[in-house]
Amino acid sequence: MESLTRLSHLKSEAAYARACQLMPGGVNSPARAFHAVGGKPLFIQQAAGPFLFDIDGHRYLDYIGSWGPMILGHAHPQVIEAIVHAAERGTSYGAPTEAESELSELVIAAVPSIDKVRLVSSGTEATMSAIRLARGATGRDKIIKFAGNYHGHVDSLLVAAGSSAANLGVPDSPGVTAGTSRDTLVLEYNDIDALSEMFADCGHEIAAIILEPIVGNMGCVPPRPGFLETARELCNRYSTVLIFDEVMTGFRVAYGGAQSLYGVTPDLTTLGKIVGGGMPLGAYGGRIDLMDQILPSGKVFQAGTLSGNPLATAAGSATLKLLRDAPPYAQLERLGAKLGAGLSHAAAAAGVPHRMQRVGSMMTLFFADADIFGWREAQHCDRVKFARYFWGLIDEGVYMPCSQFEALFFSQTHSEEHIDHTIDAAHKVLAQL
Ligand code: KE4
Repeated sequence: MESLTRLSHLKSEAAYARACQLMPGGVNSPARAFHAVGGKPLFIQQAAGPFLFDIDGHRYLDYIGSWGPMILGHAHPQVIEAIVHAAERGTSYGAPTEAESELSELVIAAVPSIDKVRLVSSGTEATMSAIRLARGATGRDKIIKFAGNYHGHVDSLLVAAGSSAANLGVPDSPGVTAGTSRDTLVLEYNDIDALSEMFADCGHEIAAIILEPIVGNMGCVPPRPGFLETARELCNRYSTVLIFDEVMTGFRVAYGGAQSLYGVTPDLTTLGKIVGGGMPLGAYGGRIDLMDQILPSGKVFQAGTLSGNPLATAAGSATLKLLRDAPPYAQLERLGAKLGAGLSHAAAAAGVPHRMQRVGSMMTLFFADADIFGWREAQHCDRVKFARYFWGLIDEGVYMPCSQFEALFFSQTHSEEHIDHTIDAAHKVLAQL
């Protein structure tokens, strides 16, 4: 089998062999396993600013950013200092801290829909809890999600899921019972008519819609004009809870997330990734009348040993203060536009059918010959070409997301020169596809 890369990755290969004896697939999350691009995953030694360094001594410009959190760049000095300072006072108390209130105040001030918030330890916990709250508050069972949207590994949402579930052909995972998925209605993203028809059919049975307001988990797919507005209007009409899963878009596309960009306010919002500054932290929040139904103020159960952990809240608060006080979004938009245009031009120059879809510093080069509005189109992308593009860029010191069904992210530490290098590398690689 032809080698996928011309670089030597002997140490990573040895580390992978060892890891495969210890952990399923040698990884602790399938997105990292490289199954979508073939070959073996690269083991990372450290990261700094825009760079990843693997254990074979190779340096890469990082366009994964830990799948979104690292908008400030890796190892930001003020974030690291906040974590160290917190760790010196202990790592977990199992009792409330003012640090949780500080981060909660930052989140409530930033996100239009959030008047009260609960901190948890992952995006999955946030979406799982938001769904339970919506069902508890409405007394209804059915939920609507959209094909290609990924909301973490919640049983009821592992139906037609995106991200690594889509890659690994388990959009409906074994172990998710028919009883669990029976109440999950799956529609095509951006299909306004299908959404309206579903509500006309059973709107009064629907507890919640959960959606990615800008999809990252089938690649970057923005909402069509009217799609979010229609979801909002239908939820108003049928007293259904509208949940924006902003685990990826929160603090990424704007300080107030996608909801602040599009001017559509959900009833609940889920957060993760950036809100924890790269530490294990998620959050869900929204209308006070909903959030006060969460135990112990209400009856909907949710709990967590490490929820609001002192180190995670320190990293999250340091991150949000830096984003609030020196917003990088204009720079990210300028360099994002340059990168998106540059990658698209490189594909066109090579005669490679493609679509570039982007919002700010999250984007995807789809190997497709039609616009991608939903999973209906995304599933037909040329994954073989994508894999060769991925490995070709690895050889050029550029580490893209290891899947066609992911968005790339870059940070405020990526410079004009870094973007230029990436575009030049893409020209070279795409010309050889
Ligand atoms: P976590 O449980 O992985 O923190 O969050 C789940 C989640 C929820 N909602 C959205 C919109 C998400 O994108 C995610 C997680 N994203 C994936 C990458 N697309 C995480 C990478 C991984 O699974 O390793």
